[in-house]
Amino acid sequence: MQIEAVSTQPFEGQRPGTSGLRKKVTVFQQPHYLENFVQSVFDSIGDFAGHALVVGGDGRYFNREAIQTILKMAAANGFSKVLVGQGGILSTPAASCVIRKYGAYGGLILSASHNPAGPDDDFGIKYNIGNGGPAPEGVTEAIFTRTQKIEFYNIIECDDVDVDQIGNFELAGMQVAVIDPVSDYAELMQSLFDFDAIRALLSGNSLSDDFSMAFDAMHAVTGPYAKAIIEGLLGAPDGTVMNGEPKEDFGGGHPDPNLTYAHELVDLLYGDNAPDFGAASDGDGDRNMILGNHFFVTPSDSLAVLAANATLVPGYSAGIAGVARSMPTSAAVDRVATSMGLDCYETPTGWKFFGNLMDADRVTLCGEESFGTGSNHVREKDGLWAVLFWLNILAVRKESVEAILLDHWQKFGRNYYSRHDYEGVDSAAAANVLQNVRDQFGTLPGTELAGRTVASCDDFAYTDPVDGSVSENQGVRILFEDGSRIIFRLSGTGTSGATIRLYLESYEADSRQHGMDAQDALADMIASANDVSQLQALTGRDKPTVIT
Ligand code: G16
Repeated sequence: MQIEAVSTQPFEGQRPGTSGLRKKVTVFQQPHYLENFVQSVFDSIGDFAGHALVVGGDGRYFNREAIQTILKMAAANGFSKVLVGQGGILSTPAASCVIRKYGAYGGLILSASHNPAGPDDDFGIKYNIGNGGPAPEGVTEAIFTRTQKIEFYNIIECDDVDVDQIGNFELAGMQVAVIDPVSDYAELMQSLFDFDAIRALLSGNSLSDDFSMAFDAMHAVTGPYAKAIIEGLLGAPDGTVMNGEPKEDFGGGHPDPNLTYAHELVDLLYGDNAPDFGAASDGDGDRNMILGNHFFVTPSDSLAVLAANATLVPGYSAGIAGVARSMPTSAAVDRVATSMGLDCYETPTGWKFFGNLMDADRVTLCGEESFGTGSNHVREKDGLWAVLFWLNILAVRKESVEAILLDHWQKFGRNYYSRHDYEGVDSAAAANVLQNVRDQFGTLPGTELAGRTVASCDDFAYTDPVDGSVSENQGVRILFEDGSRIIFRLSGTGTSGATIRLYLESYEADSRQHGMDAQDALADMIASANDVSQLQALTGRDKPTVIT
């Protein structure tokens, strides 16, 4: 088997976004496109000779082809070993777990997260560093720079490796270890949570005689993990995991665990005889949605509840070091941190910004409004982990999800919160919306909007307290004197046109006012956000695509 240096030319637009390079499958299928990006990664990450690489993905269309290409390129570029999930499968948090557990140099994760999959839909790839987390901006920018200059890539000419069979194989002097994608992750979960208590809850011996739950894997990667852990190790009845069979096109669905796309689960939890607890995860298993019986827990509130109840859970019983949230995430967790005397960090959107804080032991729990929650057990957000955390809290507190939230708001007040997404809008129009708000930075402070006084406006910038790196232009903010916020941001994960995200937050201390629907509670903020930005007029849209 010979190493071939294939000559190539740069492709435009290979800059990683919020979470790696995400494009249409047809873009990735162009000759040399994937190879250019992979070689640019290998050229940018330092000296990995003699080290191991972890490779796996969410099983979407093109996963298998990409895995074979990466194996052959890893061998040609001098990795001593690749650990690959059986069938090319590793959920994003499981990949992070495996990188850390086996001391790999890094990993390549193949996923476009919750974006639909199939020949005409999306694919993605990202590089994670040795701590198991997404590469920081310095590395992703170096990769992008390399993609603009690349002239050749290295690959071995050989037959495909059988990744369906667990075991060790050799590829041109490199070892390929095909591993069980679930077992390392399941072991880690058992080290964090009280499986006996959760088992008792799920068998109806704890919260009530007939406690029941439903988990929607949305035909994506979490299916095998949830079946092994929830139905296997925790003994929930067969069928608790819905849509547990992973499919290359996610069954034609959109595996984004929110009220719009996880409608099958939502209908169940809001129907007659609803289960006590419902949860869903996304394409690659890092997002989660938590529901109670006729009750939705916002991701921002979920993070706050986990932080406030962390010491009830074995893995966190000694206390947590601090918490972090992305800037657009509501400040609910800030209030918990203040009352517990913990540091609370506000980072830009993107899990990669939490890595340094966790490595420096400044934070234990982090979360984002985009249905992501996680801890320092890995360096990715983790959908199933969040579900197990909630189940552990329910098993200990023996209260319903709704009762836990009402009690939480009673103690800390309620941060009414919503995100309105305008998906697939014209890119120039989207840029105009944000610029329109920026142009008013000088005049808005001191004026009244939505019955509140504007305190300040800015483009959010972040200085990493650990390495001093600065990230600018991370969202346009209108901040009010009472703590309310209106934020505009462009998504960094879409693959066609632009997506404007409008985030709205308003704090209510009075528990008599905690029972409102969030859209009603935020109605005046929503109207003001549209007035100020002219969002709907400039984009030609009369309503958001998705409201969460
Ligand atoms: C990714 C990132 C998250 C981010 C989310 C939304 O999640 O890892 O940190 O919050 O995208 O980003 P944006 O608002 O730029 O679209 P995932 O689950 O898609 O990998």
